[in-house]
Amino acid sequence: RSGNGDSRGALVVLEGLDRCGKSTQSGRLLTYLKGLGHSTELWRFPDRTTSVGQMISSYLSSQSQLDDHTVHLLFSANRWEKRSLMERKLKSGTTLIVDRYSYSGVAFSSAKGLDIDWCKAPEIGLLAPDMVVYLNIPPEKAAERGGYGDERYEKLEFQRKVSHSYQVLHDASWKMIDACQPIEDIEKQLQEMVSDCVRICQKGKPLSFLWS
Ligand code: FDM
Ligand code: MG
Repeated sequence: RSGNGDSRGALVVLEGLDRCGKSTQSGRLLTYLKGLGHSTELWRFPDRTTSVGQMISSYLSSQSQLDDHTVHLLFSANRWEKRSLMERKLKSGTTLIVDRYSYSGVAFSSAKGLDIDWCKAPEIGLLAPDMVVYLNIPPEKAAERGGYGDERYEKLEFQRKVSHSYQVLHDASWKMIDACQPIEDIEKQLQEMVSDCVRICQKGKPLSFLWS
């Protein structure tokens, strides 16, 4: 069901606050799609394995300080450095589940007070997701979940601002899931949404570009 040249993979993005369950759900979704015989990979941004990703990682763990604009552009560069591989994978029939993408870039940086259009500009021309799923959780509920780690953005006050930014940023095409539901219920809803999306992409839906 993959790699046969004329059916492409789907680009599925999961977004949400820290501790909303994105990583758990993307892992389960990977298992599900692979089980159906679809060639599927799980990606995440930031991709901390590249040299740009290491700069981001050291910033997030407060081992380095960077100007807000600078780190915004590093997050964007981290997506650009994976863009051609992403396109190749999709065109060869592999579905990509992506844990955070350009929307995190804009939501987190604009939560710091950066202009939203300035934040969106460096993302222009990246591949547009075929589906964005937002795992919706009140910031207070997320903070209760086994607590945050000690990374730079994992503070209730800041997550409230990020939540507001996501509300400004999202559009009618986003699939919203109530992330306070039991894990298995979320998993089921996600499976249905993504199955439809994968089918439509297989049938030849063209790739598109941000911001569309
Ligand atoms: N983050 C993530 C950004 O600020 N901009 C971005 O472009 C991306 C992809 O980095 F707080 C933030 C979101 C989060 C932090 O992400 C690290 P993970 O998913 O917790 O590794
Ligand atoms: Mg985190």
